[in-house]
Amino acid sequence: MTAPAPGRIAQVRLRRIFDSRGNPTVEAEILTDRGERAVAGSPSGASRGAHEVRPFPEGGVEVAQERFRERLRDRLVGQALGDQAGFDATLRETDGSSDLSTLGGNTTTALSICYALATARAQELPLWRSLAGASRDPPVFPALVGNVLNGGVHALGGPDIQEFLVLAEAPEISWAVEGMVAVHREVGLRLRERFPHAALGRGDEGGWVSPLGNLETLGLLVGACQTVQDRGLRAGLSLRPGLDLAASEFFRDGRYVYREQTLDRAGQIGFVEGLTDRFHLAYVEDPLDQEDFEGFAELTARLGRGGRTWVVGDDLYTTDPDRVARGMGLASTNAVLLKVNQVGTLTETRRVVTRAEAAGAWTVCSHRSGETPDAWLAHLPLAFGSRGLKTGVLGGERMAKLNELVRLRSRES
Ligand code: 2PG
Ligand code: MG
Repeated sequence: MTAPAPGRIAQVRLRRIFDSRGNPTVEAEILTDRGERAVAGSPSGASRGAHEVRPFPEGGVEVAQERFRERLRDRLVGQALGDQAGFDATLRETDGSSDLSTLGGNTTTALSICYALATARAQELPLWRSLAGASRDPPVFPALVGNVLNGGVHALGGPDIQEFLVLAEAPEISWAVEGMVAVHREVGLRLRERFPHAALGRGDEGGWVSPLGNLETLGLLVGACQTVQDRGLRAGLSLRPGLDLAASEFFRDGRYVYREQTLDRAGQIGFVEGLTDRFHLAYVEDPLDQEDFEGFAELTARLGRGGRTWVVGDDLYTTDPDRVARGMGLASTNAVLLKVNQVGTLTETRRVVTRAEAAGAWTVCSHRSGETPDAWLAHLPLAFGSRGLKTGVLGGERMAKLNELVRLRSRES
């Protein structure tokens, strides 16, 4: 996976830190025998897919730390850098369970990324280039997927749909960031006009939260995207609306239960198709329940008709190579979301990329709703040739990734 690098692990630690929601998570630190230091934190999701690995063992972060000290640390000290697959296999073997419930997927994620960073440091390469080898040269920068309005489990009192997104594409990555920020601001202005006396808040990912229903919220987003697009801020900047429905979160007893309506499976497929046609949605994530591979395939076939709407599987796949293989076989989606801590290692994430690519599907690297200020996520789309990077628009922990991407772009030019 990575080219051999000089050096070995001299010390490795796992510390308890806090994510953007204030929940405890873990951060790994590796010191190499040549004195390089690498640090990586692991994020946490709130709307987790049923097939994700366990983020922490029973008992939480402190149990994860205890097990790391007792079972793993000594096996890692002395390991050579530059063998990501071997390192990740040690993590998996030591854990011994299929869902990483012994060490926790956040523990293995932090260690896997930290090891990749230590290798990159030793090679004097940026992380993405160390991971990609020569295969992704010159790097292609991703489209950005930013969260403008929050709902579902990421927002108190918001709509049922979890994320109202903007898909930003531009010849320069910083223009895409500007475009997303402009849409976020425009939505803020419209909300203030509409609710001049209400206290408006933001959700876990920095998007606005309002008391509006699902359709009104989508209408607001679509109007704001259009207004900002029409301003012609930058040549070649495209700002199009999208949704992450996270539909499993409101799927009860075989039905999709919204505030305004309850739909069966056929109703839900028709509803999402109708929204996509009416609002020209460019991006639709998790429109159906996480077990409905066939329903996804039906919707993908229908949305494939006019242009290519990105139909993205997140909870559907949970970055699991076997689930992705199944979805690719059925053409359930044309894009796959990648979250390293859903599966626990970079090596398995890469396996997902290979399967998606072989089927002609795009990949999108994604943040979690509970984030750390780490910037490593920005390197993954370049390493994996991903078509998209999904982060929030605002908030220091989101901007850290966007600014890192801007930094990488300026170094490449
Ligand atoms: C999602 C994510 C990130 P969470 O559903 O795509 O936006 O949410 O991290 O809570 O799973
Ligand atoms: Mg999602």
